[in-house]
Amino acid sequence: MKFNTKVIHGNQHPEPTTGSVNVPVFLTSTFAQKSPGNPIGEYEYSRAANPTRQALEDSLASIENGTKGLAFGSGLAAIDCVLKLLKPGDEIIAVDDLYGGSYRLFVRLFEKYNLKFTFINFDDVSKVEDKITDKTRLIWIETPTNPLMKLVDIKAVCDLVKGKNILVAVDNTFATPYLQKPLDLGADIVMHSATKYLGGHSDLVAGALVAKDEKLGEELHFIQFASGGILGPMDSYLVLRGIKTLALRVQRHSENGMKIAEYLENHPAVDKVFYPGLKSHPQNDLAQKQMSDFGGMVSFTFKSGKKEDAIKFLENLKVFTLAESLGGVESLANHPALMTHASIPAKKRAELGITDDLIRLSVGIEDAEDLLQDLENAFSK
Ligand code: P1T
Repeated sequence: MKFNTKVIHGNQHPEPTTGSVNVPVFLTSTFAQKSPGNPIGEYEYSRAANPTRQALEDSLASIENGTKGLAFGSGLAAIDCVLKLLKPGDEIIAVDDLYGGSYRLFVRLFEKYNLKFTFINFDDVSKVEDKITDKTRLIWIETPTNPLMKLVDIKAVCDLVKGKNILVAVDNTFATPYLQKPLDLGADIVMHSATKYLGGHSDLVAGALVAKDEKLGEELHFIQFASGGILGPMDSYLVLRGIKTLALRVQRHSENGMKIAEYLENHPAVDKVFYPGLKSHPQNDLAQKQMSDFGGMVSFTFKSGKKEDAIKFLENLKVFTLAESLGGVESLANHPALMTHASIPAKKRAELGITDDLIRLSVGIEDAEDLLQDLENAFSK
């Protein structure tokens, strides 16, 4: 199956007892048994597996070209599961520009358990090579990164660690499998905040993992089962429903994203625009190679460099909603330094370029003209 078919049919079957075309929402915690340890069907207890979550997990495996999908109560619960593959003393090399909550989970929780994180810019793979030690067990990639839209050459990183006992995990939240397929490029695990493009309607919080090989999939499933960070059946149904229109939505997000990036690049009040589809993006060549289009996330700064200008601009938007999160059908605007990335220390934010005049837009699927008009109004204010 090709991608547009997989989002609808990938690993999906009519429900066996009724023929229902859509998987029902199995609102049950437990399943009856004939005799102890001998359930009537294939399910026992919904933390281990639930048919609605199973249908979503099968879909996730299909769209990311993996063997096993797992659905969690949030994106961070999915990352938490990956980190529990490791043991004290193990080392992780992670991209330095990443979602503030991922950074907080790494530094404020898992460093306590003696995991060691090294954060670097992955613009050149030799920088990654320099940091690998005999204790390195995991490479954590986000591409494009949140919020500065830096790219990582997934294949080059995977080639670098081939044959070594090091896993490569890719947070594919911004790109989605419609634009980029990390497992095909050699990664071992794909992670999503399914809250975003997979769900697609800003009506739930969810996370996902997909493993390339079965053994790793089983290890992750054991951690999910033992730790319990699962997604409930209603939200599983909603993510599955969202995935059916993923291809259509991301196509429109990408069209609108490019129009808005080009508009911003030509606006006299704008300094830098961060969008991988622009020729001015320093990794535009890699974007062309690694992604099939460039998505709906666009960040920019002001020529004035003033925080007050960014705040005033955000307060004057009307079609874009000022809110955390991204990837829904509606356009959102965010001030990373004060909102999504406030958990990264100010000094580190400054070093990375997450300045106080940086704005991140999640461009939705509305009419581009209305979005452009909204931005123009806010600039003129
Ligand atoms: O919010 P949650 O579903 O737990 O996902 C965390 C997460 C992980 N990875 C990336 C790239 C993310 O963007 C997120 C969540 N991000 C936001 C809420 C945000 O506005 O950036």
